[in-house]
Amino acid sequence: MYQPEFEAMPRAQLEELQLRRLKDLLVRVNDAVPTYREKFAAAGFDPGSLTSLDDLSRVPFTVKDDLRAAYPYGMFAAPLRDIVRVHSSSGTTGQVTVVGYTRGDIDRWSDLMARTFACAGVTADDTVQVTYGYGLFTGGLGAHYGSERLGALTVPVSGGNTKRQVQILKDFGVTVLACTPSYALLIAETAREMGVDPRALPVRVGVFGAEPWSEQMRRQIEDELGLTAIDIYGLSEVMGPGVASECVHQCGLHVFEDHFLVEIVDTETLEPLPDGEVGEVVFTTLTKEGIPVIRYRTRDISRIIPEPCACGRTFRRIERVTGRSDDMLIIRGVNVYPSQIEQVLMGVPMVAPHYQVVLTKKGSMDHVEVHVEVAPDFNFDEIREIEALQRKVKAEIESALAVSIAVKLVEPKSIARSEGKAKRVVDLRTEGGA
Ligand code: DLL
Repeated sequence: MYQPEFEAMPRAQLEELQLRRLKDLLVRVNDAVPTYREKFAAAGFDPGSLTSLDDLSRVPFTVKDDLRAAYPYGMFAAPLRDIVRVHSSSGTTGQVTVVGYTRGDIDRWSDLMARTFACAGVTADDTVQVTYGYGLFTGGLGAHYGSERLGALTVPVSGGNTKRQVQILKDFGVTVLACTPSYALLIAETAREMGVDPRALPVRVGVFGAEPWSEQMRRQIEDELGLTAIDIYGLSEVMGPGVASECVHQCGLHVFEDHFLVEIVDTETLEPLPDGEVGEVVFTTLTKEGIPVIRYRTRDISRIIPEPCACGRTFRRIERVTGRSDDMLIIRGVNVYPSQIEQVLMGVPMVAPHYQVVLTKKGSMDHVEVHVEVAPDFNFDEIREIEALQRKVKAEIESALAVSIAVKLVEPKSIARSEGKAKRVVDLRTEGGA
Protein backbone atom coordinates (compact mmCIF):
# COMPACT_ATOMS: atom_id res chain seq x y z
CA MET A 1 0.00 0.00 0.00
CA TYR A 2 3.04 2.27 -0.19
CA GLN A 3 2.28 4.37 -3.26
CA PRO A 4 5.60 5.94 -4.31
CA GLU A 5 3.98 7.32 -7.47
CA PHE A 6 2.15 9.70 -5.14
CA GLU A 7 4.05 9.62 -1.85
CA ALA A 8 7.46 10.19 -3.43
CA MET A 9 6.28 12.37 -6.32
CA PRO A 10 8.66 15.17 -7.34
CA ARG A 11 7.42 18.37 -5.66
CA ALA A 12 6.82 20.24 -8.93
CA GLN A 13 4.60 17.46 -10.19
CA LEU A 14 2.78 17.27 -6.85
CA GLU A 15 2.14 21.02 -6.88
CA GLU A 16 0.75 20.75 -10.40
CA LEU A 17 -1.64 18.04 -9.24
CA GLN A 18 -2.64 20.12 -6.21
CA LEU A 19 -3.30 23.21 -8.29
CA ARG A 20 -5.44 21.27 -10.76
CA ARG A 21 -7.47 19.73 -7.94
CA LEU A 22 -7.76 23.05 -6.08
CA LYS A 23 -9.09 24.94 -9.11
CA ASP A 24 -11.72 22.30 -9.71
CA LEU A 25 -12.65 22.23 -6.01
CA LEU A 26 -13.17 25.97 -5.68
CA VAL A 27 -15.51 26.09 -8.64
CA ARG A 28 -17.34 23.01 -7.35
CA VAL A 29 -17.98 24.37 -3.83
CA ASN A 30 -18.92 27.77 -5.19
CA ASP A 31 -21.66 26.09 -7.22
CA ALA A 32 -22.85 23.64 -4.58
CA VAL A 33 -22.42 25.21 -1.11
CA PRO A 34 -24.14 28.51 -0.22
CA THR A 35 -21.71 29.12 2.71
CA TYR A 36 -18.75 29.19 0.32
CA ARG A 37 -20.58 31.16 -2.35
CA GLU A 38 -21.43 33.83 0.22
CA LYS A 39 -17.93 33.87 1.75
CA PHE A 40 -16.25 34.15 -1.66
CA ALA A 41 -18.62 36.92 -2.75
CA ALA A 42 -18.15 38.86 0.50
CA ALA A 43 -14.36 38.65 0.11
CA GLY A 44 -14.54 39.60 -3.57
CA PHE A 45 -12.87 36.30 -4.46
CA ASP A 46 -13.62 34.87 -7.89
CA PRO A 47 -13.10 31.07 -7.68
CA GLY A 48 -12.21 30.95 -11.38
CA SER A 49 -9.37 33.44 -10.90
CA LEU A 50 -6.92 31.18 -9.08
CA THR A 51 -3.73 30.66 -11.06
CA SER A 52 -1.20 29.46 -8.50
CA LEU A 53 -1.13 27.75 -5.11
CA ASP A 54 0.03 31.04 -3.59
CA ASP A 55 -3.36 32.50 -4.51
CA LEU A 56 -4.81 30.32 -1.78
CA SER A 57 -4.00 33.07 0.72
CA ARG A 58 -6.74 35.16 -0.96
CA VAL A 59 -9.39 32.54 -0.17
CA PRO A 60 -11.45 33.05 3.03
CA PHE A 61 -11.01 30.63 5.95
CA THR A 62 -13.59 28.13 7.16
CA VAL A 63 -14.10 27.62 10.90
CA LYS A 64 -15.99 25.16 13.06
CA ASP A 65 -18.77 27.73 13.58
CA ASP A 66 -19.50 27.64 9.83
CA LEU A 67 -20.20 23.91 10.16
CA ARG A 68 -22.24 24.47 13.30
CA ALA A 69 -24.35 27.12 11.59
CA ALA A 70 -24.98 24.70 8.72
CA TYR A 71 -25.92 21.82 11.08
CA PRO A 72 -26.57 19.11 10.10
CA TYR A 73 -26.15 18.93 6.31
CA GLY A 74 -25.95 22.55 5.14
CA MET A 75 -22.35 22.44 3.92
CA PHE A 76 -22.58 19.16 2.02
CA ALA A 77 -21.44 19.60 -1.58
CA ALA A 78 -23.11 16.41 -2.85
CA PRO A 79 -26.84 15.59 -2.85
CA LEU A 80 -27.95 13.47 0.12
CA ARG A 81 -28.74 10.53 -2.16
CA ASP A 82 -25.02 10.33 -2.94
CA ILE A 83 -23.98 10.42 0.74
CA VAL A 84 -23.51 6.90 2.12
CA ARG A 85 -22.15 7.64 5.62
CA VAL A 86 -22.08 10.38 8.21
CA HIS A 87 -19.82 10.89 11.21
CA SER A 88 -20.09 13.50 13.87
CA SER A 89 -17.81 15.29 16.29
CA SER A 90 -18.36 14.70 19.98
CA GLY A 91 -19.54 18.23 20.68
CA THR A 92 -17.47 18.66 23.85
CA THR A 93 -16.72 22.21 22.77
CA GLY A 94 -20.24 23.17 21.70
CA GLN A 95 -22.88 22.15 19.15
CA VAL A 96 -21.94 18.95 17.31
CA THR A 97 -20.97 19.03 13.65
CA VAL A 98 -21.82 16.44 11.03
CA VAL A 99 -19.65 15.33 8.12
CA GLY A 100 -20.85 13.28 5.12
CA TYR A 101 -19.03 10.85 2.83
CA THR A 102 -19.89 9.74 -0.69
CA ARG A 103 -19.01 6.23 -1.84
CA GLY A 104 -15.90 7.73 -3.45
CA ASP A 105 -14.94 9.48 -0.19
CA ILE A 106 -15.14 6.19 1.74
CA ASP A 107 -13.01 4.58 -0.93
CA ARG A 108 -10.33 7.29 -0.77
CA TRP A 109 -10.45 7.34 3.04
CA SER A 110 -9.88 3.56 3.11
CA ASP A 111 -6.90 4.02 0.78
CA LEU A 112 -5.47 6.79 2.95
CA MET A 113 -5.89 4.75 6.12
CA ALA A 114 -4.27 1.76 4.40
CA ARG A 115 -1.47 4.17 3.49
CA THR A 116 -1.29 5.26 7.15
CA PHE A 117 -0.88 1.67 8.33
CA ALA A 118 1.70 0.99 5.62
CA CYS A 119 3.58 4.16 6.62
CA ALA A 120 3.69 2.74 10.17
CA GLY A 121 5.26 -0.45 8.85
CA VAL A 122 2.08 -2.58 8.96
CA THR A 123 1.57 -5.20 6.21
CA ALA A 124 -1.06 -7.71 5.09
CA ASP A 125 0.65 -10.24 7.37
CA ASP A 126 -0.34 -8.30 10.48
CA THR A 127 -3.31 -8.67 12.79
CA VAL A 128 -4.73 -5.28 13.75
CA GLN A 129 -6.84 -4.74 16.86
CA VAL A 130 -8.98 -1.65 16.32
CA THR A 131 -9.65 -0.22 19.74
CA TYR A 132 -10.66 3.27 18.61
CA GLY A 133 -14.38 3.70 19.23
CA TYR A 134 -16.73 2.59 16.44
CA GLY A 135 -19.76 4.78 15.81
CA LEU A 136 -20.04 8.46 15.09
CA PHE A 137 -16.34 8.95 16.00
CA THR A 138 -14.19 8.54 12.90
CA GLY A 139 -11.42 6.56 14.64
CA GLY A 140 -12.93 3.06 14.70
CA LEU A 141 -14.46 2.77 11.24
CA GLY A 142 -11.62 4.76 9.67
CA ALA A 143 -8.98 2.38 11.03
CA HIS A 144 -11.18 -0.63 10.27
CA TYR A 145 -11.62 0.13 6.57
CA GLY A 146 -7.93 1.00 6.22
CA SER A 147 -6.74 -2.17 7.88
CA GLU A 148 -9.02 -4.29 5.70
CA ARG A 149 -7.99 -2.38 2.58
CA LEU A 150 -4.37 -3.18 3.42
CA GLY A 151 -5.32 -6.82 3.71
CA ALA A 152 -4.45 -7.16 7.38
CA LEU A 153 -6.49 -9.40 9.65
CA THR A 154 -8.78 -6.89 11.34
CA VAL A 155 -10.17 -7.37 14.85
CA PRO A 156 -12.98 -4.82 15.39
CA VAL A 157 -13.13 -4.61 19.19
CA SER A 158 -13.93 -0.87 19.55
CA GLY A 159 -13.13 0.83 22.88
CA GLY A 160 -13.85 -0.32 26.42
CA ASN A 161 -13.76 -3.56 28.43
CA THR A 162 -10.01 -3.33 28.89
CA LYS A 163 -9.56 -6.83 30.32
CA ARG A 164 -11.15 -8.29 27.22
CA GLN A 165 -8.83 -6.10 25.09
CA VAL A 166 -5.83 -7.68 26.83
CA GLN A 167 -7.23 -11.18 26.45
CA ILE A 168 -7.83 -10.66 22.71
CA LEU A 169 -4.39 -9.11 22.15
CA LYS A 170 -2.91 -12.23 23.71
CA ASP A 171 -5.19 -14.96 22.34
CA PHE A 172 -5.58 -13.64 18.77
CA GLY A 173 -1.86 -13.01 18.29
CA VAL A 174 -2.45 -9.32 17.64
CA THR A 175 0.62 -7.57 16.19
CA VAL A 176 -0.77 -4.03 15.74
CA LEU A 177 -2.74 -2.03 18.29
CA ALA A 178 -4.73 1.00 17.11
CA CYS A 179 -6.02 3.25 19.90
CA THR A 180 -5.36 6.54 21.70
CA PRO A 181 -1.95 6.74 23.42
CA SER A 182 -3.58 7.20 26.84
CA TYR A 183 -5.64 4.04 26.29
CA ALA A 184 -2.49 2.12 25.36
CA LEU A 185 -1.14 2.95 28.82
CA LEU A 186 -4.36 1.74 30.46
CA ILE A 187 -4.12 -1.50 28.48
CA ALA A 188 -0.56 -2.00 29.76
CA GLU A 189 -1.64 -1.23 33.34
CA THR A 190 -4.63 -3.61 33.09
CA ALA A 191 -2.47 -6.38 31.63
CA ARG A 192 -0.12 -6.14 34.62
CA GLU A 193 -3.08 -6.33 37.01
CA MET A 194 -4.21 -9.47 35.20
CA GLY A 195 -0.77 -11.00 35.68
CA VAL A 196 0.04 -10.62 31.97
CA ASP A 197 3.41 -9.07 31.12
CA PRO A 198 2.52 -6.36 28.56
CA ARG A 199 5.96 -6.69 26.96
CA ALA A 200 5.31 -10.38 26.31
CA LEU A 201 2.19 -9.58 24.23
CA PRO A 202 2.73 -10.16 20.49
CA VAL A 203 2.02 -6.49 19.61
CA ARG A 204 4.93 -4.94 17.67
CA VAL A 205 3.42 -1.68 16.36
CA GLY A 206 1.09 0.86 17.94
CA VAL A 207 -0.87 3.20 15.68
CA PHE A 208 -1.75 5.93 18.12
CA GLY A 209 -3.45 9.30 17.74
CA ALA A 210 -6.60 11.36 18.29
CA GLU A 211 -5.05 13.31 21.20
CA PRO A 212 -1.84 15.19 21.95
CA TRP A 213 1.00 13.17 23.47
CA SER A 214 4.63 13.97 24.12
CA GLU A 215 7.80 12.29 22.90
CA GLN A 216 8.43 11.18 26.49
CA MET A 217 4.99 9.55 26.58
CA ARG A 218 5.87 7.72 23.35
CA ARG A 219 9.04 6.29 24.91
CA GLN A 220 7.13 5.24 28.02
CA ILE A 221 4.46 3.41 25.98
CA GLU A 222 7.09 1.76 23.81
CA ASP A 223 8.91 0.63 26.91
CA GLU A 224 5.83 -0.63 28.74
CA LEU A 225 4.37 -2.53 25.78
CA GLY A 226 7.53 -3.41 23.87
CA LEU A 227 6.39 -1.95 20.55
CA THR A 228 7.12 0.83 18.06
CA ALA A 229 4.63 3.66 18.61
CA ILE A 230 3.59 5.64 15.53
CA ASP A 231 1.76 8.98 15.72
CA ILE A 232 -1.24 9.35 13.39
CA TYR A 233 -3.28 12.49 12.96
CA GLY A 234 -6.57 13.62 11.53
CA LEU A 235 -9.84 15.33 12.33
CA SER A 236 -13.45 14.66 11.42
CA GLU A 237 -13.96 17.93 9.56
CA VAL A 238 -11.08 17.12 7.21
CA MET A 239 -11.85 13.37 6.91
CA GLY A 240 -10.98 11.59 10.17
CA PRO A 241 -7.71 9.72 10.77
CA GLY A 242 -5.56 9.39 7.66
CA VAL A 243 -4.68 13.05 7.08
CA ALA A 244 -1.07 12.73 8.24
CA SER A 245 1.07 9.96 9.64
CA GLU A 246 4.55 9.28 10.88
CA CYS A 247 6.66 6.78 9.03
CA VAL A 248 8.91 4.28 10.78
CA HIS A 249 11.54 7.01 11.25
CA GLN A 250 9.25 8.62 13.86
CA CYS A 251 10.27 12.18 13.08
CA GLY A 252 7.12 14.14 12.27
CA LEU A 253 3.93 13.32 10.37
CA HIS A 254 3.84 13.22 6.57
CA VAL A 255 0.78 15.13 5.38
CA PHE A 256 -0.93 13.24 2.57
CA GLU A 257 -0.50 16.22 0.30
CA ASP A 258 -2.03 14.69 -2.81
CA HIS A 259 -5.37 14.93 -0.96
CA PHE A 260 -4.85 17.73 1.56
CA LEU A 261 -3.24 21.14 1.22
CA VAL A 262 -1.60 22.16 4.46
CA GLU A 263 -0.78 25.68 5.61
CA ILE A 264 0.55 27.01 8.89
CA VAL A 265 -0.82 30.44 9.74
CA ASP A 266 0.02 32.99 12.41
CA THR A 267 -2.50 32.54 15.24
CA GLU A 268 -3.00 36.31 15.55
CA THR A 269 -2.72 37.74 12.05
CA LEU A 270 -3.79 34.54 10.21
CA GLU A 271 -1.10 35.26 7.62
CA PRO A 272 0.56 32.14 6.14
CA LEU A 273 3.90 31.40 7.82
CA PRO A 274 7.05 30.08 6.13
CA ASP A 275 8.02 26.43 6.64
CA GLY A 276 9.54 25.84 10.06
CA GLU A 277 7.52 28.45 11.97
CA VAL A 278 4.98 27.43 14.59
CA GLY A 279 1.34 28.38 14.11
CA GLU A 280 -2.18 27.07 13.51
CA VAL A 281 -2.62 24.20 11.06
CA VAL A 282 -5.04 24.92 8.20
CA PHE A 283 -6.25 22.29 5.73
CA THR A 284 -7.97 22.35 2.36
CA THR A 285 -9.37 19.00 1.18
CA LEU A 286 -8.55 18.49 -2.49
CA THR A 287 -10.56 15.38 -3.33
CA LYS A 288 -13.48 15.18 -0.92
CA GLU A 289 -16.96 15.16 -2.46
CA GLY A 290 -19.36 14.93 0.51
CA ILE A 291 -18.13 17.89 2.52
CA PRO A 292 -14.97 19.48 1.19
CA VAL A 293 -13.46 22.11 3.47
CA ILE A 294 -11.58 25.17 2.27
CA ARG A 295 -8.80 26.59 4.44
CA TYR A 296 -10.26 24.94 7.54
CA ARG A 297 -8.76 26.33 10.75
CA THR A 298 -8.05 23.30 12.94
CA ARG A 299 -6.92 25.25 16.05
CA ASP A 300 -4.13 22.66 16.27
CA ILE A 301 -0.64 24.02 16.77
CA SER A 302 2.35 22.67 14.83
CA ARG A 303 4.97 23.61 12.28
CA ILE A 304 6.16 22.24 8.97
CA ILE A 305 9.48 20.41 9.14
CA PRO A 306 11.28 21.60 6.00
CA GLU A 307 14.05 18.97 5.86
CA PRO A 308 13.49 15.89 3.67
CA CYS A 309 12.75 12.58 5.43
CA ALA A 310 15.02 9.55 5.23
CA CYS A 311 12.08 7.40 4.04
CA GLY A 312 12.10 9.09 0.62
CA ARG A 313 8.53 10.39 0.80
CA THR A 314 8.33 13.90 -0.61
CA PHE A 315 5.21 14.79 1.39
CA ARG A 316 6.17 17.46 3.90
CA ARG A 317 5.96 16.63 7.58
CA ILE A 318 4.25 18.47 10.41
CA GLU A 319 5.71 18.24 13.88
CA ARG A 320 3.64 16.33 16.44
CA VAL A 321 0.67 18.48 17.43
CA THR A 322 1.50 20.03 20.80
CA GLY A 323 -2.11 20.90 21.51
CA ARG A 324 -5.07 22.95 20.44
CA SER A 325 -5.07 26.69 20.80
CA ASP A 326 -8.29 26.19 22.88
CA ASP A 327 -6.31 24.15 25.44
CA MET A 328 -3.53 26.66 25.80
CA LEU A 329 -3.17 27.92 29.35
CA ILE A 330 -1.89 31.40 30.00
CA ILE A 331 -0.21 31.30 33.36
CA ARG A 332 1.16 34.65 34.52
CA GLY A 333 1.58 35.65 30.92
CA VAL A 334 3.32 32.44 29.83
CA ASN A 335 1.65 30.21 27.23
CA VAL A 336 1.67 26.57 28.30
CA TYR A 337 0.13 23.48 26.69
CA PRO A 338 -0.78 20.48 28.85
CA SER A 339 1.49 18.32 26.65
CA GLN A 340 4.48 20.47 27.64
CA ILE A 341 3.67 19.80 31.29
CA GLU A 342 3.37 16.11 30.40
CA GLN A 343 6.81 16.16 28.84
CA VAL A 344 8.31 17.42 32.12
CA LEU A 345 6.34 15.03 34.35
CA MET A 346 7.46 12.04 32.31
CA GLY A 347 11.08 12.88 33.05
CA VAL A 348 10.64 12.78 36.86
CA PRO A 349 11.25 9.40 38.52
CA MET A 350 8.50 8.02 40.80
CA VAL A 351 5.80 9.97 38.98
CA ALA A 352 3.25 7.98 36.91
CA PRO A 353 2.15 9.07 33.39
CA HIS A 354 -1.32 10.01 34.67
CA TYR A 355 -2.04 13.66 35.23
CA GLN A 356 -4.61 16.42 34.94
CA VAL A 357 -4.37 20.18 34.92
CA VAL A 358 -7.07 21.54 37.19
CA LEU A 359 -8.29 25.12 36.83
CA THR A 360 -10.11 26.79 39.71
CA LYS A 361 -10.79 30.30 40.96
CA LYS A 362 -9.18 31.69 44.10
CA GLY A 363 -11.07 34.90 44.74
CA SER A 364 -11.06 36.61 41.37
CA MET A 365 -7.80 34.94 40.29
CA ASP A 366 -7.50 31.83 38.13
CA HIS A 367 -5.59 29.09 39.89
CA VAL A 368 -3.82 26.30 38.02
CA GLU A 369 -2.81 23.08 39.74
CA VAL A 370 -1.23 20.01 38.22
CA HIS A 371 -2.49 16.77 39.72
CA VAL A 372 -0.16 13.88 39.06
CA GLU A 373 -0.13 10.33 40.33
CA VAL A 374 2.86 8.91 42.10
CA ALA A 375 4.28 5.64 40.77
CA PRO A 376 2.62 2.51 42.23
CA ASP A 377 5.76 1.62 44.22
CA PHE A 378 6.12 5.08 45.80
CA ASN A 379 5.57 5.18 49.55
CA PHE A 380 2.54 7.45 49.70
CA ASP A 381 2.31 7.30 53.52
CA GLU A 382 5.62 9.04 54.06
CA ILE A 383 4.70 12.71 54.20
CA ARG A 384 8.29 13.96 53.91
CA GLU A 385 8.85 11.94 50.78
CA ILE A 386 5.67 13.33 49.27
CA GLU A 387 6.72 16.87 50.02
CA ALA A 388 10.17 16.33 48.57
CA LEU A 389 8.78 14.80 45.36
CA GLN A 390 6.20 17.55 45.08
CA ARG A 391 8.94 20.18 45.34
CA LYS A 392 10.98 18.34 42.74
CA VAL A 393 8.12 18.20 40.22
CA LYS A 394 7.37 21.88 40.77
CA ALA A 395 11.04 22.81 40.32
CA GLU A 396 11.32 20.74 37.13
CA ILE A 397 8.25 22.43 35.63
CA GLU A 398 9.58 25.82 36.63
CA SER A 399 12.98 25.24 35.09
CA ALA A 400 11.62 23.76 31.84
CA LEU A 401 8.67 26.09 31.23
CA ALA A 402 9.73 29.18 33.15
CA VAL A 403 6.47 29.30 35.02
CA SER A 404 5.49 28.47 38.58
CA ILE A 405 2.54 26.05 38.83
CA ALA A 406 1.11 24.43 41.96
CA VAL A 407 1.58 20.64 42.02
CA LYS A 408 -0.46 18.09 43.94
CA LEU A 409 0.67 14.49 44.09
CA VAL A 410 -2.21 12.05 44.21
CA GLU A 411 -2.46 8.33 44.92
CA PRO A 412 -1.98 5.73 42.20
CA LYS A 413 -5.12 5.17 40.10
CA SER A 414 -6.94 8.20 41.52
CA ILE A 415 -7.00 10.06 38.18
CA ALA A 416 -9.82 8.85 35.94
CA ARG A 417 -8.59 6.62 33.11
CA SER A 418 -10.00 7.12 29.63
CA GLU A 419 -10.87 4.56 26.99
CA GLY A 420 -10.71 7.21 24.28
CA LYS A 421 -9.37 10.74 24.38
CA ALA A 422 -7.90 11.57 27.80
CA LYS A 423 -9.24 14.64 29.57
CA ARG A 424 -6.11 16.58 30.49
CA VAL A 425 -7.67 19.88 31.52
CA VAL A 426 -10.41 20.02 34.13
CA ASP A 427 -11.96 23.46 34.29
CA LEU A 428 -13.81 24.02 37.55
CA ARG A 429 -13.86 27.82 37.27
CA THR A 430 -17.46 28.19 36.16
CA GLU A 431 -18.64 25.93 38.98
CA GLY A 432 -17.35 28.38 41.59
CA GLY A 433 -14.08 26.60 42.21
CA ALA A 434 -13.30 23.43 44.13
O1 DLL B 1 -9.55 12.32 16.57
C1 DLL B 1 -9.51 11.56 14.28
C2 DLL B 1 -8.50 10.53 14.64
C3 DLL B 1 -8.91 9.27 15.03
C4 DLL B 1 -7.14 10.81 14.54
C5 DLL B 1 -7.98 8.30 15.34
C6 DLL B 1 -6.21 9.85 14.84
C7 DLL B 1 -6.60 8.58 15.24
P1 DLL B 1 -11.71 14.32 16.00
O2 DLL B 1 -12.44 13.57 17.06
O3 DLL B 1 -12.47 15.19 15.10
O4 DLL B 1 -10.95 13.32 15.06
O5 DLL B 1 -10.58 15.14 16.76
C8 DLL B 1 -9.64 15.86 16.03
O6 DLL B 1 -7.97 15.56 17.75
O7 DLL B 1 -8.01 18.51 15.75
C9 DLL B 1 -6.49 17.31 17.27
O8 DLL B 1 -6.75 18.35 18.18
C10 DLL B 1 -6.63 15.99 17.97
N1 DLL B 1 -5.71 15.00 17.39
C11 DLL B 1 -5.97 14.04 16.49
N2 DLL B 1 -4.85 13.31 16.24
C12 DLL B 1 -3.87 13.85 17.00
C13 DLL B 1 -2.47 13.57 17.19
C14 DLL B 1 -9.98 12.42 15.45
N3 DLL B 1 -1.86 12.56 16.59
C15 DLL B 1 -8.67 16.54 16.96
N4 DLL B 1 -1.78 14.40 18.02
C16 DLL B 1 -7.57 17.25 16.21
C17 DLL B 1 -2.37 15.42 18.66
C18 DLL B 1 -4.41 14.94 17.72
N5 DLL B 1 -3.67 15.70 18.54
